[in-house]
Amino acid sequence: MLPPIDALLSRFDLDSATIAGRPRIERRLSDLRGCFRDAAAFEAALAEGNPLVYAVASIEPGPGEGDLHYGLGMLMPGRVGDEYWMTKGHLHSWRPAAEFYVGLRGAGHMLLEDEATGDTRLVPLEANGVVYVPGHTAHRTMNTGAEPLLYLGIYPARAGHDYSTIAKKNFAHCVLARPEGPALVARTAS
Ligand code: PAN
Ligand code: ZN
Repeated sequence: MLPPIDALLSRFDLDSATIAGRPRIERRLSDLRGCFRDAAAFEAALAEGNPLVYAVASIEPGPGEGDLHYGLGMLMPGRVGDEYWMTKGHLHSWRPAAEFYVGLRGAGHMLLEDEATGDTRLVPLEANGVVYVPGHTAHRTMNTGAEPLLYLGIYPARAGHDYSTIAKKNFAHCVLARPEGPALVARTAS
């Protein structure tokens, strides 16, 4: 039997990044301690206030083995030192889980890092583009534009979020705002 239509259809408000009647988590600057390479710039920014950096409204239709979940993300533009505002980033707890990121509005980039090899890619995330995040890949999103970045992340219901691995060792690369655009730089070299 199929669920009622309300459970099959969701409608977004892209200006507020909300989905009517659905939970939304918010991450503020203070939630991102340890993510940026310039700790002094981070603490100085936080002393000025604790702005909303990103929000995610999620839809979790079911826990079944074949189910899919998705989240509508809104990442605001901003900088800490010469780094763009970013998400915490994570691996999926169930490592084989891949994910699609569908760009809806604004301009961003995704930092992808293979857990086993450290192989790294910087991939644009923008309207009319879809980024494929393979399994076993740490992923973080940065707003590299001047407007809010809106996107959808679609992933297996059983993916789960492992934040602790990134919290312990961070990504091996940073993405720096350079006059010519976002630049990928080894964290040790920066
Ligand atoms: C996304 C992310 C979202 C926020 O829905 O959860 O972009 O990033 P963090 O989870 O790293 O804070 C996703 O990748 N889900 O699996
Ligand atoms: Zn994910």
